[in-house]
Amino acid sequence: MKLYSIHRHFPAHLCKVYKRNLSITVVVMAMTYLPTAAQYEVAVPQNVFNRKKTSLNGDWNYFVDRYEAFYYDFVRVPFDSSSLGKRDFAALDGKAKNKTERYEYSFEGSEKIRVPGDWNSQAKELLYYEGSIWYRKGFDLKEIRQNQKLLLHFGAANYRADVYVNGEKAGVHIGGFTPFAFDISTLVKAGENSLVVRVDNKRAKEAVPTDVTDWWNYGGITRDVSLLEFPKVFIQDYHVQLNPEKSDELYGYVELSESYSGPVYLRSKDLKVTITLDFKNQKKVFFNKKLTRSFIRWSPQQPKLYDFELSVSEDKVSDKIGLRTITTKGNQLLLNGKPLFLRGICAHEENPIRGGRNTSKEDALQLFKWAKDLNANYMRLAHYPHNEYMPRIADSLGILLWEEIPVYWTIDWTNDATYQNAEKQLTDMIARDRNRSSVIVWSLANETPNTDERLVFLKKIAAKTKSLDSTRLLSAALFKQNLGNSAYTISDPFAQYSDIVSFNQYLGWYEGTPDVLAKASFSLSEKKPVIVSEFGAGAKYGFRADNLTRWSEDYQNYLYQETLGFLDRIPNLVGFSPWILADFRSPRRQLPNIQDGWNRKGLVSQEGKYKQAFYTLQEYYKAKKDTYEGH
Ligand code: GCB
Repeated sequence: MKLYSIHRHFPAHLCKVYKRNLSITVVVMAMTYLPTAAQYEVAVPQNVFNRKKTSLNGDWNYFVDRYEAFYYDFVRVPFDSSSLGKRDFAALDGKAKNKTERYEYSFEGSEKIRVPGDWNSQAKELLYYEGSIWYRKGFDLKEIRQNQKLLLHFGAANYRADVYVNGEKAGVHIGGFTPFAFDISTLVKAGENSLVVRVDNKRAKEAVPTDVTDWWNYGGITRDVSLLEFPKVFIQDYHVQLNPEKSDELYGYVELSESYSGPVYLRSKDLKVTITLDFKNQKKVFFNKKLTRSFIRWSPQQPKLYDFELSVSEDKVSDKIGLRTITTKGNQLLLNGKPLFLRGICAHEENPIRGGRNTSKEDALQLFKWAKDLNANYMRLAHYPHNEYMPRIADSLGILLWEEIPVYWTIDWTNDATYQNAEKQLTDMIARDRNRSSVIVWSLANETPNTDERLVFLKKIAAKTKSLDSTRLLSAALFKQNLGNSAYTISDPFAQYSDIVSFNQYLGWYEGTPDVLAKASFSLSEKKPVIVSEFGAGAKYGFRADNLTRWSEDYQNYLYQETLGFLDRIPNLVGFSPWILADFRSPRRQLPNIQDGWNRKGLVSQEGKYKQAFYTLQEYYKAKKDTYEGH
């Protein structure tokens, strides 16, 4: 009877269930509550980008769940963990059926929000909101065909998404920057269907990234949402690249959704190649094929993409893939066997002019336009996997990319769940972009402290990376060490495990003023190529003073001039990526009238204007371009 009395805290539709199952209720209140497993989550198929799909983008209903009252019950037990199961209020997407029924939420009549999009830039009161928001979208299905697989695909949602279809839990996804999918074939019906998603972007110490970062934690369904239909046997995954060891050989694999017997074709009319893979009750078959005709190798000067088509019984998918090798030899970085210099720039996935997460092709094109203007041939996509427009467009424009996972600063190194989370993000990033020729580096960490626990973590994730993709190079942005007398090196043991030794350095900004750079030198005992993955200084656009006045464009410009001199003296240097292309939002930056919540190290201002240092780097890169590529 005592328990019964607490039922008044539940909405009417749940009370009915509880009254009917009094004995069950007693058990529920006494047990330990474990989250229900994601039952419908499936591997994301390769190349969703080019698949026929129904977009669920657009305006979605939403409400803000500040107290998480629709996810947890009043004793903070998640509703979906109760053995009564799947009873998250909002997930039920219901409404009062008569005048006496009590509901304390409604999607009907609620505000609308754009998907894809972060919520912070869409409503004034959400600018710095971190917490839970419930989204709802209805979709119609004309018919449910037998043997047809219906997948619900999200490009990304930051940070945790709980997904419900017609009131049933499809699953949970953790990690803000990678795609995920659910097989919802058995959850849908002909006619109108309800899709409800709770997104929670609260930061946490054990999360990846952890709770301390230097960028704003945009929340929401930030990338495209779509429905995809597949036959029973379909092309789940494939890898088509040049063999780095035999550069006239195409190699990779094709993986199907299930075991199959029969032929699977990989054709490129363009390249005049047909590969027939004979599956014998197999899911995955590897191939290699020597290319006997001459072909154009993908490069920034000539970013040729070949058309490929893969087909199996009722399924086919096409892709555009560039053919190139990226290797190292001693101190050198080689693209198609030739020395390469990376004229780079770092970028966040953010549109400074709009002040929000990038969501579209136009947003991506904006970043590339600035990078191209800079005479760059390379971008470091910091500090998490960016949306898929980036590698797709980079492939066609001939921009090389460094991609990374948000293993940033401090991570809960000894927490196994944290490791698994990071490894999952890495696996999903590689799975999505494994056929993009623009991507040459997988980076595993940024400025992580040199401790034993961290080395264990990074070594493990490095081995995983190599096992997933041997056609690209591995790196991490490390710290430099001071040997005295302005001489620097890398003594981080992780350098041993990277193909390219990369480090961030802020001489002249966090360490002294730019005049310290004239005496600085760098050497590395290992025979490996070196990338300076960051350097920079903050400057408020339009603030002109002198070379030693902080926050002025002049200081930033002077720091660039002095740093370029220092970089020219690094023997193994194969490129660099200054921090950063454009100003970006960061709550760590609170200097009034200068920062106002923005990191001002951009070469492009919040308004999209070029600062003085932009022109300095542009000129430097022009000269490098002429040296390496000819006039
Ligand atoms: C760094 C970090 C980057 C910061 C930058 C800064 O080393 O990698 O995320 O934003 O410095 O501006 O301090």
